[in-house]
Amino acid sequence: MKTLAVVVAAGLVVSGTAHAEPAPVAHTSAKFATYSAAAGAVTHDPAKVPVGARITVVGVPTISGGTTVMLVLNGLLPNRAYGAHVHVKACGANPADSGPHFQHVEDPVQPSVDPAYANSRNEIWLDVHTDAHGFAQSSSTVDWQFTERHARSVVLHDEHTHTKPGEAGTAGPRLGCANVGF
Ligand SMILES: [Cu+2]
Repeated sequence: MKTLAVVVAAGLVVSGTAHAEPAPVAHTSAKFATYSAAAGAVTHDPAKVPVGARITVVGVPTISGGTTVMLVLNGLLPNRAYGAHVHVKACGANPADSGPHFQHVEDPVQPSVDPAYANSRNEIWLDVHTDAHGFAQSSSTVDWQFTERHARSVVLHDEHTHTKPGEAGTAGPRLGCANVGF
């Protein structure tokens, strides 16, 4: 957790230099559990996202009008790739309940698999690769902020995110979901 503290501190320094100091847009830390209405984070596949694994997400506005989101994961499978994105809706019992990826500029065609919209500048992608201890972290900075529309979750997927036309933004089955209020 030492690394997270440094990353969070760096984010707060950035936001703290603004004239009107904005609050962090998001901060969630939860352990994955089987679905319940009260669960902060839900595993849809306990063999790949074990019950008790921890997810921490911090989102901060940047002084230049962007947003930085940081993801830290503990207790996942070792040496494994996971896709991860910010999704529109809250977690539910059904993996599809978290809805599509949040897009700053919404693709008029849904589901969105067009790289012009489904990309890491218009969406928040947080793909990770765990270390030998099942720890991973990532971060993403985009040049926009959450204003009228908001996002409600971070979803872990079975694969790293694809980028080719027709499959852009897809990353295999949804393995887990954490409720994060952006
Ligand atoms: Cu996703």
